[in-house]
Amino acid sequence: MPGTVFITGASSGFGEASARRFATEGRKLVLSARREDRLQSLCEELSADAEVMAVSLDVRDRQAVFDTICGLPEPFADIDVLINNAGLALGLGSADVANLDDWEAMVDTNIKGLIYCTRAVLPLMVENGSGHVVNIGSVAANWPYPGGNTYGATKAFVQQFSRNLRSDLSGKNIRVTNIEPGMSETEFSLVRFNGDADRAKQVYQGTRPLQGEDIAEIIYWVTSLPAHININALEVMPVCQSWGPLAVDRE
Ligand code: NDP
Ligand code: 8X3
Repeated sequence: MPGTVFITGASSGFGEASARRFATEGRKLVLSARREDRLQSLCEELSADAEVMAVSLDVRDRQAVFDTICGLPEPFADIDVLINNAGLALGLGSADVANLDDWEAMVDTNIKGLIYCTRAVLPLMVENGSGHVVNIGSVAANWPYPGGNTYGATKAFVQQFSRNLRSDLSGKNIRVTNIEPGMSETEFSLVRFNGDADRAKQVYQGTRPLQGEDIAEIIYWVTSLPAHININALEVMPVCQSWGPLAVDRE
């Protein structure tokens, strides 16, 4: 009987879509995020197909992460898939004018939140002799772009942390995957542009971006492969996205 799938950032975007995808497989789910109202309604909807529980959790709160993960009630305590998805980009300003509070929020969420959740879950997985940590990185870890500064760097952390986890967990039968999506239509841009819906919409205008469901399908796929297969990293873009030339500043 497979254990629980614990999803951070399940109140929208990739996390919400992943909750739906795993629910169709009848997997036990713990859905976490800060917006409890959204989690509750998702929970009610999915409970027809799966055992689901919602927990209000800010991954930046180290103590709350440990209290939540280590204090899950019996039917949900046995986490075998952790989807470290909670994250955000704030702003697109150049490094010389960017808001330091935004930078700290990205570091606290995308880096510290992710390592707290991982550290809280790993002892259980090691004890069980199985488990899968799926981290949500980004193409921004691999390809610099103007205004990507701290956001891209947090995702570069996720990339190397994922590889280092593979090293540390060698021989322990625990899988680690870093999924690196490109442009995807979620609430990501709304958050990045501080609730400016018009600006967020422009990001996707005239394109065919990835959708939450696309990434959820990939997350489900990596976790459902035969147990001896580990997808280390998977970078995925919509067809409409690729690379531009290197910038040259001319006089
Ligand atoms: P959304 O904004 O739709 O979802 C982000 C989720 O993260 C929300 O559920 C939000 O929930 C949660 N979250 C944010 N901060 C915290 C926090 N402090 N504690 C707990 N949960 C938090 O965006 P996406 O679905 O696109 O983003 C999911 C992940 O994918 C992020 O890590 C993002 O960096 C990454 N990504 C996104 C891409 C894109 O183009 N969309 C591309 C590549 C990577 P709540 O606000 O309720 O807490
Ligand atoms: C989100 C993708 O290109 O906006 O991680 O940074 S991008």
